[in-house]
Amino acid sequence: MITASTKRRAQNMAHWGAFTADVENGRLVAIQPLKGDRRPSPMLQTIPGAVHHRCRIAQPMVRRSFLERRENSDRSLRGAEPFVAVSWNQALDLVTAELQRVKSGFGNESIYEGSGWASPGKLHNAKAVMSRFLNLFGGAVEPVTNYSFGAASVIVPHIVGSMDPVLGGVTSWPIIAEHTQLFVSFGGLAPKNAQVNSGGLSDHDLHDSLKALSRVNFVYLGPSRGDAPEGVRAEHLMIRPGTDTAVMLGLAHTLLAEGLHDRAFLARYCTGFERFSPYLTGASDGQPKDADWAGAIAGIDADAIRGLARRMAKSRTMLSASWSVQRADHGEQPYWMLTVLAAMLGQIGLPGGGFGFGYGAINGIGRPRKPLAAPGLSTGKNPVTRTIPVARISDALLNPGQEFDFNGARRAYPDIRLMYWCGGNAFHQQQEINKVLRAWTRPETIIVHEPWWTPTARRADIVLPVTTTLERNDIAASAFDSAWLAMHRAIDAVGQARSEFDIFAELADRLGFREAYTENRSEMEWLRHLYDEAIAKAAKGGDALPDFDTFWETGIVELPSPAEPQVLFSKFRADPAANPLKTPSGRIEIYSEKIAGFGYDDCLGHPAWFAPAEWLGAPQARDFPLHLISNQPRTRLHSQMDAGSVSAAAKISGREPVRINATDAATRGIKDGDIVRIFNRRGACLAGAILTNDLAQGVVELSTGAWFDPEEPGISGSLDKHGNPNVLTLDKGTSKLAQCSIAQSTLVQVERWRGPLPPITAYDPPAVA
Ligand SMILES: Nc1nc2c(c(=O)[nH]1)N[C@H]1C(S)=C(S)[C@@H](COP(=O)(O)OP(=O)(O)OC[C@H]3O[C@@H](n4cnc5c(=O)[nH]c(N)nc54)[C@H](O)[C@@H]3O)O[C@H]1N2
Ligand SMILES: Nc1nc2c(c(=O)[nH]1)N[C@H]1C(S)=C(S)[C@@H](COP(=O)(O)OP(=O)(O)OC[C@H]3O[C@@H](n4cnc5c(=O)[nH]c(N)nc54)[C@H](O)[C@@H]3O)O[C@H]1N2
Ligand SMILES: [Mo]
Repeated sequence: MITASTKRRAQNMAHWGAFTADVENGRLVAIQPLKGDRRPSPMLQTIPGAVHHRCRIAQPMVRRSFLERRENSDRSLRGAEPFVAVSWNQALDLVTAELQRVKSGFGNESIYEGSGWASPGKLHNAKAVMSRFLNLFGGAVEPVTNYSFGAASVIVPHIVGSMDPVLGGVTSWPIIAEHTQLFVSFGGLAPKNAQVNSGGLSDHDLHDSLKALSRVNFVYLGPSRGDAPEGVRAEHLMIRPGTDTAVMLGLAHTLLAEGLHDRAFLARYCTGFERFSPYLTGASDGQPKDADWAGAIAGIDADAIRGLARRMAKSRTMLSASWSVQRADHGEQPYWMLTVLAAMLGQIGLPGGGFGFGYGAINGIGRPRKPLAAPGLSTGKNPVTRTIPVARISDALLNPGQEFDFNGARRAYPDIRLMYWCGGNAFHQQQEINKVLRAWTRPETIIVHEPWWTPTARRADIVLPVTTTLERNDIAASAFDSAWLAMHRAIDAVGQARSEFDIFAELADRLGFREAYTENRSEMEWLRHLYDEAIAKAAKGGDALPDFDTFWETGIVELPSPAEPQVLFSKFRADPAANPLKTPSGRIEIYSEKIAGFGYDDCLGHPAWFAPAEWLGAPQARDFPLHLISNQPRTRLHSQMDAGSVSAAAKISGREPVRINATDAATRGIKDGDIVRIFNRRGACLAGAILTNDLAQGVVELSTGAWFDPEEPGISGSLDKHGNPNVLTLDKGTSKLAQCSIAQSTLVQVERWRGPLPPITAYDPPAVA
């Protein structure tokens, strides 16, 4: 117990920054950003209200008819019937019984583990702890790829042999500041996104890194001026969403037609340009992919494309694309084509030239760093080898046994009977929520660990309340930060919440493997152990870090910086024979025999333009003429702490704001601050209109994360009162290759809402019988 009635201060970490919390009488009263953080995120201030919010889950809960009838319960009542409060013992006995029933009846392949971003901390890492437990239990079906850069995670290794251009290995900011003349960015470096790092951060330094680029000319291509980085000179080419690949082809065509491409680079470092160029020129299909063709698709002037191509060839040019560009139908193609464009410019491996993905997606991309093994909980090995691509979850639940293609393999969906969710919000992350609702009726048992009554927790059978980071001790050690930080427990557990680690220890005890799971260590013993392991590894690499007691006392360990800032693929460029890429050819694969060999109609052996399932040039645009961008929110991390003050302050009459071009609004009679209904054939939601000229005409922007709040819970297709864009998005894979989310390929219509405003009920805890 932490003694109440005293004032104290404790350091802790959110994915959006480190802070100290002031505690009075057992409650958080104020938050201060960590000293030395150059641009703390305003989102920190949301934490006290959220931690003590009435939508915290007070104690273990079981859905009423599940308690009565278990696997024979009416599963369509999920989210629409009361819960029954139970003791921890009852709840844990029930979870144990369900795990054993499903395992003995159907095997571990019928258990699915769902997760998401959860919270920072290397011991209480929701996904790691769940996997450690389930792996000891015999394993479970794990999702592969991710929502963030899923298409990239499959295509990029095929074409350059690693994920270096996406994670870790990109050319760092000081190099760009010194050498780059022209920075061309598809999708921009939205400043709102730099508030966040996966795992947290001690210093928001991206802004300063960008300030140092005063000599660099930026060209932004995309639908929203707000994506251009703050404080840099940027020219804007407002292209239609989903048309990036066409524009890149148009640029490449100009380079080829005008002889501006680097033949020597293509011959020495690449394979297959001669198999791609007939597509580019139109020799293979009769359609030259020239600037006129590309400009017509993207809705911009062809001369702007030609002019940009010439400038790119004349300058030291860095090409980049945001992660959002690949979270779209055929999301593999823009990443492949950007790589080919950079290869044609011949600057890959030179300081300040070449390409990189995801600059600005989170704070730490492009920050010089020395790779150091961070403390981390070992999860062991999953005995179940069957996996599904994460964004195919609804398809898997709805069609057990059905075959699907994935990255050259033909697989079948597992028969999932029990879903275990720790640290993710399914009704946030997955597209087409009305389909998720149907899929959600399939498993016999759904268990969710959550601090809050999220839409996912409300739709579970067994809900176990977990602590927030403020209620436990941990170590923050993001791979993208310059320091490791102690996370000191600030307050006692709220209500009956327990840490995930303790919950699984109790379950392991009931299942007979407590010792294997806990290794007989307490929380503090684990932290010391994980830290000691990490500093032993660092010592082997010649880096001496302070001992655990010093770390825990001072709260921070600054990590060593790399000797030299990084240039992506510099070693490969210097000596391609000695440092080949890990591709079949050892070179950059402009044409991939391997991918061609898969025989897919939606991902060929070379990059190509495929019209997305939905975009402004699609036939559906006649009925649904607006392209919906559902980007990351400025006022929160995904759906986290949506009930908190910072997220709430941005809402309009309680609804999520939707930005709409002023001309599009005027033709619909929509004024600033009006409530609107956004709809298509898949669903509808309310949102509050903000008129702007910073968005391209024909584009609306509704950020993700408003808690799904249907008028009639339990009824698929019911109006979402709150503004969750995933009631509108389409659930389809990027292609047979990567099968990732295509959240950005969505068409909608918007109209003024004239009805009475239904109250927001998303944050009211569900009824308890
Ligand atoms: N339309 C559309 N959809 C998208 C996207 C998009 O651009 N457009 N983006 C996608 C992307 S890139 C991502 S990464 C996903 C994010 O999807 P998620 O990762 O599912 O989103 P979060 O809101 O971060 O969900 C994390 C949940 O974990 C809970 N939590 C926090 N700490 C703990 C803990 O210690 N234990 C447990 N058990 N729970 C905890 C939080 O309360 C929250 O409910 O969304 C995807 N969905
Ligand atoms: N504040 C905050 N920051 C975050 C997060 C958060 O939830 N909140 N989430 C984090 C996570 S998990 C991730 S994965 C990253 C995501 O990083 P991104 O995927 O890059 O972020 P988004 O905000 O989805 O998109 C960035 C911009 O891309 C533009 N865009 C959308 N579609 C297209 C297109 O077809 N072409 C072009 N050229 N541009 C397009 C949109 O205008 C959008 O504002 O952000 C991270 N940062
Ligand atoms: Mo993400």
